[in-house]
Amino acid sequence: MLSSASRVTLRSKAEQPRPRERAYVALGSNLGDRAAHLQRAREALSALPDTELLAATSIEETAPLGGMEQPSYLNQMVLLDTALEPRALLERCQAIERQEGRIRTERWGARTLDLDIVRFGDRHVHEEDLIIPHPELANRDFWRRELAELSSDER
Ligand code: A4P
Ligand code: MG
Repeated sequence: MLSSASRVTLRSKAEQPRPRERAYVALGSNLGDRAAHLQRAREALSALPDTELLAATSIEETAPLGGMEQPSYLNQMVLLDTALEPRALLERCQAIERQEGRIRTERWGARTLDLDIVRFGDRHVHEEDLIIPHPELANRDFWRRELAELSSDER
């Protein structure tokens, strides 16, 4: 009969839980009840499998970027502790956007909910439909403020 310690050693690599990583997800809304879209997004993100929502920044109202005439945004960022892979997190984020009634029309156009993965641990991803860190990070002051707010929370 195996002791419990040997049973642990015999577990195959595939069965071992994936280490968790810290993902920073930006929330943005400029259509409908913007605060309610953000609230439901936070709830849906914290209900993802193998994921915990560790912290959320305050909500900031920002002027629209991208040169299109559209309403102002509410923006916020959350810090997740997750065992999901970046692509799985992207798919989950897109499903949450759809739940909030997002219809994709033009790029950078108005939306009920936009979820962007800003950072994911120290990973660098360069695929056609997934770039991490998010390429707009250098151009968005509010994202940099939110990252600073979350990293001061982490201390
Ligand atoms: N994609 C690639 N990398 C990522 C990533 N790290 N996180 C792909 C999320 N998605 C990523 O996104 C287009 C494609 O980007 C997706 O299919 C995904 O595979 P989208 O959400 O369909 O379209 P989008 O949001 O119009 O384009 P994009 O490039 O994501 O724009 P942004 O950066 O989201 O900008 N002004 C203010 N004040 N506040 C805002 O939040 N947001 C935007 C949208 C414009 N102006 C804004 C704000
Ligand atoms: Mg987006």
